[in-house]
Amino acid sequence: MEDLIYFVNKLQLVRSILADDGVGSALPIDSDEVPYIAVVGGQGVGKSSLIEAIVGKDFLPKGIATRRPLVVQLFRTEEAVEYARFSHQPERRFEDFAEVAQEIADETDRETQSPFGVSSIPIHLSIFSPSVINLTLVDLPGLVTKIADDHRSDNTVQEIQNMVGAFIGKPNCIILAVSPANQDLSISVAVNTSQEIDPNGKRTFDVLTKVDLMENRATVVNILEGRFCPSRFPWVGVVNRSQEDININLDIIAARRRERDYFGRIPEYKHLAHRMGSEHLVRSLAKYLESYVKTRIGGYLLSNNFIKSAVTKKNRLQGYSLRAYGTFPSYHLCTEGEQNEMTFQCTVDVHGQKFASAMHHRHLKDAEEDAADVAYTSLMGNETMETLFELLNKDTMCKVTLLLGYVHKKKVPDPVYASSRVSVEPHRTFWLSTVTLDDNTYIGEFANTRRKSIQNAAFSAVSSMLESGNDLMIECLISKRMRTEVPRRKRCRNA
Ligand SMILES: Nc1nc2c(ncn2[C@@H]2O[C@H](COP(=O)(O)OP(=O)(O)O)[C@@H](O)[C@H]2O)c(=O)[nH]1
Ligand SMILES: [Mg+2]
Repeated sequence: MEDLIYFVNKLQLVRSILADDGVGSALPIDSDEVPYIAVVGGQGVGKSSLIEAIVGKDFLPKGIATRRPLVVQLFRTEEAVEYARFSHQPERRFEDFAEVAQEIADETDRETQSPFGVSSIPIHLSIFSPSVINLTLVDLPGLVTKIADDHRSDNTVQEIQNMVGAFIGKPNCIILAVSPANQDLSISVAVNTSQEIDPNGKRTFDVLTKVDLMENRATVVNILEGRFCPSRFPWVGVVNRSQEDININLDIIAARRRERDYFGRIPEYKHLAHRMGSEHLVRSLAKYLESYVKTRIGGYLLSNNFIKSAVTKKNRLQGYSLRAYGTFPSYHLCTEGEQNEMTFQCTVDVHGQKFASAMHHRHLKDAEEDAADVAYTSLMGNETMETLFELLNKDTMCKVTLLLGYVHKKKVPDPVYASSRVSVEPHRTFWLSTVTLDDNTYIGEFANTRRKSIQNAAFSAVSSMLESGNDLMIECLISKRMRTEVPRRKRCRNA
């Protein structure tokens, strides 16, 4: 039976994914709840290049094949200095990313002995930077279907297959299936393997690399529009750095810019440009991850009062910004006055839109909260999340009824509730309920009674839908406003 500690642990994991600072929070990859992203595809198709493009940093060894799994955990920090650490060398702090690349190459050799050998023992790398989003990515060796050269034995081929299967077989793995545009898609190992492992494509993102190398653009358009090989999430085409680009040290950020220009400039691809490129891929992944976390465990995060009070305006703005743009807001502080009289003002940049705090504050944190609030309110329009939640939180608002109204309007089956009693100490028990609807399960806050815990589960479902901008739910809630605002009983009958 699931107990309190279990949920708190889960909560911490979720928090470390969504946390703004993320410092020091480790995301164990073997936990079955925490999502991670792994690449699958043939050799030399551009998997490692794609990982670098997603991270937005140059840190992988160039010109050599990936021969050990590399687990990269990204931690967004507020420190200006970017650095990396390896779990096999915890005391060393790498600030030069060329040294990181060298260490990956050296550590690969240490374990594999021969220059062609592979090993399934992962290298664990953590990157701390203000310009990354909290994600875990796994770079894997390319799948070889037949012996590509004399140096690779049958054993090696099998070993790679097992290794890749172990990573992408887990239900919490988001598969990036990488196929190059300049090879026949029907024989793409990425497509074939991912379809075998995730037949409904529920957690597979198909990526087409090397679009720049394809002269036959009509074929590329066919693939990208899903006519050749339909997939659940739309195909994303990318243009990463070629060997020549690497030889001339083309900066990865410049490469991203060039990629954006490329899709916008080529007449055949123009109409698809808004959903092409590695930046778009990052946004889609962030969106997917957020909904994953919300539907599996996030309901609990949202409904827990203790945690809710800790959800600051900054967190709320961050959630919005990730959802809408896939980027984090960035804060800039200005100070005024002498040491004792110092006040702070803050501006926040949300995807290029700047918002300033309404006034000066004595404390840095207050200035940031103020700016986040200004930004959030103006981005959301009149009906803010705050006003919606205020309405939802009213005692007179029955969350169970609200949810029922929603499913009737949507014409989907009624929500299904399940409750269990959780013993925390010998004499303390709590009730915990879940509600399942529309294929999603939401977990409510713990409560003293079963009845209350069911309300909490419904609350969790509703709030999750509100946060994800579910228009129908917003409409259902607002339509209840009039009724809840009228007092139920006449209070002063004799007055
Ligand atoms: N022109 C071009 N070259 C690419 C692209 N993506 C990767 N490459 C090149 O293809 C080669 C293999 O890439 P790599 O990322 O190591 O492939 P991996 O073996 O799948 O990890 C490298 O020389 C890359 O520079 C792309 O989109 N366009
Ligand atoms: Mg590679």
